[in-house]
Amino acid sequence: MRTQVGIVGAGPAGLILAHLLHQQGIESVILEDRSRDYVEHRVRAGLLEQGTVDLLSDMGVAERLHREALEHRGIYLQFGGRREYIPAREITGRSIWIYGQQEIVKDLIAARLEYDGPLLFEVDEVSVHDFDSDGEPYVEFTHDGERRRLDCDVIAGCDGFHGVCRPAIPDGILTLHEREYPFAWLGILAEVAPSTDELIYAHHPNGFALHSMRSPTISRLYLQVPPDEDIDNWSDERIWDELQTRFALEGWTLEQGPVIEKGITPMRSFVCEPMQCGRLYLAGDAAHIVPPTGAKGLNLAAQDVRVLAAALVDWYRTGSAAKLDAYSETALRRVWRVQDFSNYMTTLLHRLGQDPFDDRLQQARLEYVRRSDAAAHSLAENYVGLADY
Ligand code: RFL
Ligand code: PHB
Repeated sequence: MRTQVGIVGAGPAGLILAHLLHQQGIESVILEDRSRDYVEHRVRAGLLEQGTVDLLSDMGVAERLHREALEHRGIYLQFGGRREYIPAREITGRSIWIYGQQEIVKDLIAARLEYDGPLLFEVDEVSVHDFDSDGEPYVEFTHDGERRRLDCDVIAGCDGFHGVCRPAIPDGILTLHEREYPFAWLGILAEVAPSTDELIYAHHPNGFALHSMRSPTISRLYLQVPPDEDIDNWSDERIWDELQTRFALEGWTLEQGPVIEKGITPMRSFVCEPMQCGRLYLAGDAAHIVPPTGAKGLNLAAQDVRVLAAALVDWYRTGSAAKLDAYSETALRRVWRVQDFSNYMTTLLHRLGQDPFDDRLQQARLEYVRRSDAAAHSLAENYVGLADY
């Protein structure tokens, strides 16, 4: 098999990239190691920046999104027994949108199949080869029990944090920056109407809690838990009790309902630099991870591939590799901005709990957001996503 761009991974990064390239007449093949059913039902992100919604709209894949997504115009921050509203839209002119990541994945897969774009699920033993600048890149994989080879001009590693592309880059080229946080998130989906119109980020002496949602009838809630926590220690009753404690506010009630999904997610920050090696380009979680407190991972993945697609189009059209060579530098500017914001939101809102000095600094930062328009503005513009960064 031969194509122009070999894409490893059919998450949001790989699927958006393939579609952007297709719109410019560039061919690609997507290789995904999971089944279609699995990737269409993997529960992950839920919050989209205006810029991500605009990108999906321009791509012509947002028809259902426009019908079903919930527009949010701000967020609540709760601490010290009070709930404050940050009116992000009023401050920045931009909204954020609730629409499940797996719904985007479904829409993109449907669009891909409609134009007969090659997309192979359940491929095994994927490996990437000969991607140094003067090499002839190819991907090897097993599909339907047969070993196969995909020759291409470039390879896009969109295979997530645990993928094979980043580890295939020879030693000595990448610098890896990593921070593990001393806590994790326990997340549930519950069959109950959200008890709030917009998201609540709560800081409580017991730890952080987040009330999000997926639809008018499905709530998504998270609790800060120890990093090595076992989900079996958390009965549904214990989860609801803890959520009730952390969100408690006079005159407000948290409605409970059946838990239909639950899991624990570690919290880390990670960046690999550069995000490219020869003709192999990394995008999305394959190149970086942010803790979910800023709701940025999927949005960042979309921005990476927007930059990468534009650079590839320029390369094919003009023969100039200038934008492609600058891909990593361009993408990393936003990546580090978002790393800083995600770290800020994480350390602002979680129970850090080791050092009383850190605790007092945290109180001072929370108080500053409450009292200063400039601090609230900064939080809001980062939260809705900086345009043209
Ligand atoms: P993905 O989604 O991990 O997709 C990678 C794909 O590659 C496949 N794959 C392989 N395919 C072929 N060969 C191999 N060897 C392969 N190895 C892996 C995988 O099966 C998969 O299909 O990465 P991508 O596309 O970069 O997208 C990134 C996002 O998924 C991620 O950043 C977000 O989910 C992060 N995130 C959030 N982001 C937001 O923007 N807003 C949010 O509200 C938000 N909330 C969240 C989140 C992530 C969470 N978890 C579970 C980590 C909330 C949570 C709890
Ligand atoms: C979600 O709805 O899953 C979600 C929302 C906001 C976040 C993280 C996750 O910061």
